[in-house]
Amino acid sequence: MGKTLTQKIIASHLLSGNMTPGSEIALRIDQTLTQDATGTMAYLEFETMGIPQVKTELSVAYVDHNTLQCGFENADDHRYLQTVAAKYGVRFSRPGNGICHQLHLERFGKPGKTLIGSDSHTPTCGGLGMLAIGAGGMDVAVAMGGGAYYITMPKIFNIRLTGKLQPFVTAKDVALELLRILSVKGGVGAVMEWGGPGIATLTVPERATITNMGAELGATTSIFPSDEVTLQFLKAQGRADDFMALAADPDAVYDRVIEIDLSSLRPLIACPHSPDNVVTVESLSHIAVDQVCIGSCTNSSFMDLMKVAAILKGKTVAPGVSLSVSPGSRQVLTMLANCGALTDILASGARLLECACGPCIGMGFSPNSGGVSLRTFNRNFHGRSGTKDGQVYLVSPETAAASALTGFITDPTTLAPLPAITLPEQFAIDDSAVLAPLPAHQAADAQVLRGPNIKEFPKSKPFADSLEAQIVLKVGDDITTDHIMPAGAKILPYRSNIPHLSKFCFEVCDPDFPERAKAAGDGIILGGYNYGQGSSREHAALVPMYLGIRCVIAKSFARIHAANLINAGILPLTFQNPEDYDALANGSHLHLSDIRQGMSLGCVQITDAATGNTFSACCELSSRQQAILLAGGLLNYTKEGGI
Ligand code: MIC
Ligand code: SF4
Repeated sequence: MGKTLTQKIIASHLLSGNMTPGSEIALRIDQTLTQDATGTMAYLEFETMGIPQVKTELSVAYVDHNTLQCGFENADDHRYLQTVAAKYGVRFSRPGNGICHQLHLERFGKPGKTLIGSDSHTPTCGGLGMLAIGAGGMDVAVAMGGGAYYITMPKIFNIRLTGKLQPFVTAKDVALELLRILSVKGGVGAVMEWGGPGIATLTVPERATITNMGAELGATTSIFPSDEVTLQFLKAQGRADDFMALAADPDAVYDRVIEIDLSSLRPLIACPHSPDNVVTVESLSHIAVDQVCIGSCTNSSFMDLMKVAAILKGKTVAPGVSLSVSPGSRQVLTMLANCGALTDILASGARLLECACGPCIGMGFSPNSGGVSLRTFNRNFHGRSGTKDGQVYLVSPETAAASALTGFITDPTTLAPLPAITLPEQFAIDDSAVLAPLPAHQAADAQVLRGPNIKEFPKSKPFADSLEAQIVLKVGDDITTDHIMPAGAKILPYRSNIPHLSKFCFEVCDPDFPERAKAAGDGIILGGYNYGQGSSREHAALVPMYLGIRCVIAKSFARIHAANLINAGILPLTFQNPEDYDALANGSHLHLSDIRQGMSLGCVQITDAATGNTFSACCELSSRQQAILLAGGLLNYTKEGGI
């Protein structure tokens, strides 16, 4: 039987396990990436492992999230990251150089290699045939130390493209169409492998927009074959030597095949507050717009912004609209400046922001009260923009630019045709903002500089055989990590200060949660379906752990968050009978008995102390995961010699 592309890369990196969907497998990791908001914690964890130099082929530390320096905290973190990277053999991309995923695609990603990154949009590099997966910081730290990365062997879906996109219909619309079909839970436990004759019409940056947004499906990752199009991109980046052709076998068998005819797609838009809330742009053309933001790791490539510049050229942004443009990298910005497109963007009245995540993570540019904000980003979760009642819609750069000019949501297919914009033959290459690490002989004595905001790592408790704990929060379906541990300009500077961060845990849902959880001692959270969707931030597990949470019982979990809970020593349990959720109330005490045996049998018995009712909750845990939980988390487990 032929193999899928994903199976080929997994087979060539398999350290242990069996490649049957649902089984735990261990992968050898070639490359890692971190960004600053998750990276400080990942390197603090790496340092506790006592390994002198990273053991990967390549590890890069990017700074792109926390670039505002409203106090010493972010500046100190940047300095910590720069010095820790230099000491341990990690390349350091300086603040302002660009967004980690855009930069990794441009300069480092390689077909056929494995990459894990402490950011959920790491699958962006799947656009050039790499198996690129988002992970918690602790998993990245272990991989930097040469350890395996453990995942559940995914199912493989084939997304088969035919036809060709019509003018002004874009890769973003393809990503939104798949979200419309599958929803934000539809990719959990699966890899989206893109194929079919239509893929030859998509450039690598367009493919990367699609694999980037696969994160919103909850997919393990997304991947395109590596072909002539990939070679053309790598050549233009001066990296033809990194090319290797890779494709699925013609008789590969998939768990599911989804056909999308590119020719039939229309411009699409995701409405507040979920990326799968998708309708046609045309159907919302009566809505007035207050703000338009163009950028983020989804849509900030050179070609994206060239199209934006062509739409804006010679025109002026509508008086009621505030337009921001953040190029994905210094390479993109330089090329826009060199060809004059930047002048067209600025002349339209756009505000130019730094090459960084910026508004995407609420790092400035929050919309006005109740404001309608059209963004070329990948997430529009409630409150993420920094304005609680902001109405954030997700669109393509073409729709964003067209709407900025009219002041209303505007279908870009109504615009006059644009001149052809194609991939440049040569990108502007300047790697001077990526600092090489110290040579090994100097590294041993190099000092790592830490600021006072870097606090001690919280200590988790090993599991005893039974647990008495109080339900301290009951939430519904699709709770995101932005609900659990919000980000934004005010909170992000405290990513290496768990005690301070804990004050904001679940702020959007229930501001009293931190105090209540602390007072309760051992606590339990109840969740609905897809608990913990969204980002890879392990803070969404470490902070609840710090507040005493021992167990989350939900109807289902998002992949990275479930892994982060286990790594933090929190037991993720799934209701065997989802109706049991309804009978449980905030404040009740639950008794979990025979936990050790329950973990190994895959089912824990729980009694509600108030009613005496008993129910079962499932946990599909590998023996390694059981050992991690019993040790009280991955760090304890690793210190005790676990691998
Ligand atoms: C996001 O887009 O939510 C983030 C911010 O990039 C996160 C990482 C983080 O919380 O630091 C992600 O996607 O993993
Ligand atoms: Fe940055 Fe936004 Fe991309 Fe996350 S999704 S890495 S915040 S640009």
